[in-house]
Amino acid sequence: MSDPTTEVIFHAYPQSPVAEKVRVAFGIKGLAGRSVEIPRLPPKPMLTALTGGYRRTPVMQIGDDIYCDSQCILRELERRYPAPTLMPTSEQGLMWCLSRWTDGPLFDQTVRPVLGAAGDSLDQDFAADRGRLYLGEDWAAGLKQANADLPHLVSQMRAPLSWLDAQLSDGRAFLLGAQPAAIDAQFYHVVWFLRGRWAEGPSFLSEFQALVRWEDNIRAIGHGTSSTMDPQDAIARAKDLEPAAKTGVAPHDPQGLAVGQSVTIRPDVNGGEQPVAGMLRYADAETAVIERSAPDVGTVCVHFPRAGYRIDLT
Ligand SMILES: N[C@@H](CCC(=O)N[C@@H](CS)C(=O)NCC(=O)O)C(=O)O
Repeated sequence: MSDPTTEVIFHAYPQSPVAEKVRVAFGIKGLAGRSVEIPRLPPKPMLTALTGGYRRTPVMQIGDDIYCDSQCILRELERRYPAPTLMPTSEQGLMWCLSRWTDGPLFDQTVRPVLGAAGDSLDQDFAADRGRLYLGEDWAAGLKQANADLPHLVSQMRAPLSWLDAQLSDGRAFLLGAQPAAIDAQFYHVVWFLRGRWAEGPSFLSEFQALVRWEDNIRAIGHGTSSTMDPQDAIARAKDLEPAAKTGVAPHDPQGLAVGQSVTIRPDVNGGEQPVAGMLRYADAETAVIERSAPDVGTVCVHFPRAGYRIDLT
């Protein structure tokens, strides 16, 4: 029987590319955990009961601590399960910097043509939700423009994929060599999305033979093992346990944050998302943790990355 204070619970849905990134990381680490399937579209009451309003996918729960965003999730997995490592070379700092590009601009410039190419065939509720999240208030015009501008948008993805293909062309199994790394998962989620969700994806990707071989190598890593869990059980687990998050603010905080302040945290993009409100429990250069209480979950700690998120005092 696993320990409820340390068992990894993954809240996601199968079609999510960002969840696929984390599933590959579970595979690299050979993790066994639990999975809660969440809805693809809001409302997601069982998820937001835990996160305090954060609605994106995926979210990881360990006991009474909730980790939002794949950046935060990968960092916590590496901390708790250092071997096999997600950072097999000495370039950890550069890899984190590069991941801000794979997860930000590269992901955005992939979503745009995939949504644009699907055009009117997209389910209307899905188009409205993802359009607003990724393309801003005027998302309908953005979708039309992406459709009209498809060849240009595809050319913008082709260049980075050709660089990856060249990197892999010496026969190495993974981007940094023989061992898979976080950066493989971070690039792979974009390629996985292109291949699976864009009708032209497989023929577009067939230009890159070394990349296609790399995709096979990543697939062979698998996703670790997981057994399903009911969302109610995940909530009950949070309610039964105490958070493990540290308390404190690291020196030199540019916002002068202090433990106990009332704050909100939200992704620092125009996605129309609900901020998460609570009391600041921990902050350093990489991470911020909010403590919040609600009758259904008791007191929980919600962890966010600092990079890409905005903290406001309330
Ligand atoms: N920066 C976030 C991005 C997460 C993200 O945008 N995920 C997509 C799914 S792949 C999403 O949340 N879509 C809307 C939803 O699932 O409700 C991360 O790395 O976790």
